Amino acid sequence: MAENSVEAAARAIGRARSIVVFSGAGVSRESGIATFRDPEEGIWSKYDPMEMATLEGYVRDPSFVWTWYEHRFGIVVDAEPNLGHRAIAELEELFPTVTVVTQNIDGLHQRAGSTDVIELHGTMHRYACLHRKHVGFKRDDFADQEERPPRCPVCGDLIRPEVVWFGEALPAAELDRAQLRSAACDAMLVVGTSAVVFPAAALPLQAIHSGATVIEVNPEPTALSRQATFSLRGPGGEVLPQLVAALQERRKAPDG
Ligand code: BJW
Repeated sequence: MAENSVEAAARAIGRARSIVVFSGAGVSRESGIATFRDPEEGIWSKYDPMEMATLEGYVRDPSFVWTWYEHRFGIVVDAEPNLGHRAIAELEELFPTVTVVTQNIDGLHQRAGSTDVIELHGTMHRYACLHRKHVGFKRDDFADQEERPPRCPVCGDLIRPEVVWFGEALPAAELDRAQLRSAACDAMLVVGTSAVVFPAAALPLQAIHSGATVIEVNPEPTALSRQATFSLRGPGGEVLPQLVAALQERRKAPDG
C-alpha cells in the first residue's frame, strides 16, 4: 500500500507527461452545488432519479422536471469555481497534456480555466430535442416561446437539457476520446466521484489496467479506493491546491 500523503503522490506523478483528471459532483460541492449520493444532502436523497433523470420520467411530467432543471441552472449560474477547480486548471502549467474528463454538467472546470474538458454526461448550458436528434440549442433559441418546456425549433418535440439520463448512451465522440486518454495517460486524478455510474466509472479502471498512477481525492472512501495507487482523504478545495503546491515545489528543486 502506497503512503497516502500529498508529497508521496506528487513524487509519484512529478515526471508524468499526460494527466487525466476524472471528476464528479464532489469537485463542485465547495461551490455550493449538491452532490447526488450524499445520504443527507445529496440530490437523490430528496428526488427519485427514475423520475428526474430518465426519458420516461421527463415524458411523464415534463413541466415538473423542466422546473427542477431551471432551479438547478439558477444555482449553477450563480456559482463560482472553487479552489479545487482552479488547482486543476493550474495543472496545465505543470504537465504537457492535461485532459479533464468530467461527469459534471455545470461548466465550472471551463470557467476555472481548464482548456481541454470532455463532458461525459452533457451540459446544462445547452439544450436538445427529446430524443437528442437536434442538439446544441442555447436558451436564446427558444426565448420567444411562452410554452415551458419549450419546443424544438426544428422538429417541434419537447426541448430538454442536453444531459445524459439513466439508460441513455453517452455522447460517442466524448466517450471515445475519454477512453483513449484514460488508456494512454501516465497519471489520473479521480476527484469527487463515488465511481458507481457506468460507463464513466470504468475509466479509472482502464487507467489502472494500463499502468497509470491513480490518485483519488475524496473525503470518503469509494468504490475505487482500494484499487487507487493513492487515496488522499479530504475535500478537493483543500487537497488539490496542496498537491499543486507540492508539484510546484518539486519543479523548483534541482533534481525535480
Ligand atoms: C467530495 C467533496 C469535496 C463530497 N471534494 N469530493 C454497469 C453496471 C451497473 C449498471 C450499469 C452498468 N452500465 C450501465 C449501467 C446503468 C447506469 C448505471 O451506471 N447505474 C448505476 C448507478 C448502477 N448507467 C447509465 O444508465 C448510463 N447509460 C448507459 O449505460 O447507457 C447504455 C446505453 C448504450 C447505448 C444505447 C443506449 C444506452 C448513463 C448514466 C447517466 C448518469 N446521469 C446522471 C445525471 C446527469 C444529469 C443531471 O445532473 O441532472 O449523472 S446521474 C448522476 O450520477 C450524474 C453524475 O454525473 C453521476 C455520477 O455521480 P458522481 O459525480 O459520482 O456524484 P456522487 O454524488 O455519486 O458522488 C460524489 C462524491 O463526491 C462522493 O464520493 C463524495 O464523498 C465526494 N465529495 N464532497 C471532493 N468537497
